[in-house]
Amino acid sequence: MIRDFGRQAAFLGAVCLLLSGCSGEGGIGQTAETTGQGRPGQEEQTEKGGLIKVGFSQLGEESDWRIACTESIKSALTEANGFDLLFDDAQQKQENQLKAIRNFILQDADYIVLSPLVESGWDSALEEAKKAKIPVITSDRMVDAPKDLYTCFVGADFVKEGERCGRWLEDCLEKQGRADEDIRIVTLEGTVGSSPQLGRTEGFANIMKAHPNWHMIAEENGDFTLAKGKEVMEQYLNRYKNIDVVVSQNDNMTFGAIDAIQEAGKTCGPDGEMIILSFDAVSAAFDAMIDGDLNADFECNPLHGPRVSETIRKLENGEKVAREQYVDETYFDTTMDLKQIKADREY
Ligand code: GYE
Repeated sequence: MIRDFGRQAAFLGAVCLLLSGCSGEGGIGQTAETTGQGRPGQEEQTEKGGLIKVGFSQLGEESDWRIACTESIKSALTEANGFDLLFDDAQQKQENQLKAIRNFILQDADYIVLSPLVESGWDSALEEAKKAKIPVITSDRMVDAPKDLYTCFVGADFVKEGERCGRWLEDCLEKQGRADEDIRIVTLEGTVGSSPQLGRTEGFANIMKAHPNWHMIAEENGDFTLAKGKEVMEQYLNRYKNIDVVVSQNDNMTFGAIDAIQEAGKTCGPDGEMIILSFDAVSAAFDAMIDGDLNADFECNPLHGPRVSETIRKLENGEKVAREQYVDETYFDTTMDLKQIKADREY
């Protein structure tokens, strides 16, 4: 129970504001529930006039998706909404994230929100947070750590995204009358060991199993950035004569790959030589589909701010939250009214 009425009232008001301003986009699929680790001193005044102090360790700013995600968290966890947000950008380095977690503990954060670069290597920092009785919410990507070291996960089901991509390709090849042809596929992988890289790879591989004529000829790391995506695609184009399909695990690598393909005098997209498939569905990817350079995009929703603040509200009230909260997602392709869909989207 919270005894600090002022703080609770301010927080509840803020959550009402948040909820009324929330479009309701992306329903959440839920799993088993947890009430977190609880935290002492909940009744004590925090330094900033009863605000809830949240340390958010963001992994970097490598992509349009990431920038939209940071913006969503920052605009949900504002002072007006009852939060004192400590923000740290780790610039793609796990060691910076580990330092940030320890700093949040030193600064007596009430909650830690972690968007982890990769899944492994978090146990000792999470144990320290547990000892300090600070609940940890992992957001966007997952950690591979014992369940008692974090409270819950809020993010996407990356295996489903990968399967959705594989099924789309099945359907496309069927429609093109190429279902039985040998199909040569290259993948531009995201940061190796990160949840979206692992999940999207696994999901696509699940669909590939049913197609012995699909051949994965290369899977290399483009680190989710435009520059690396372009570099890896250039190497693929030099190395392989015939590429039928490019699976690019995020939009920014896709933009780099499209540049590389066009600079090599080749074409991609629905009327091009190569089918190109992407993940995220950020605004600029709609332009690439509208321009005819990209075949389809498998959505990943970055607007975690309202979901994270709602989760904290529930934990503050001692309510149960689902251990794993997955956002509903879809896909887009060039058969759709993309201009209209893009106009209605927030990122
Ligand atoms: O797909 C990519 C970003 O973790 C889901 O990270 C996120 C991924 C997203 O850099 O664009």
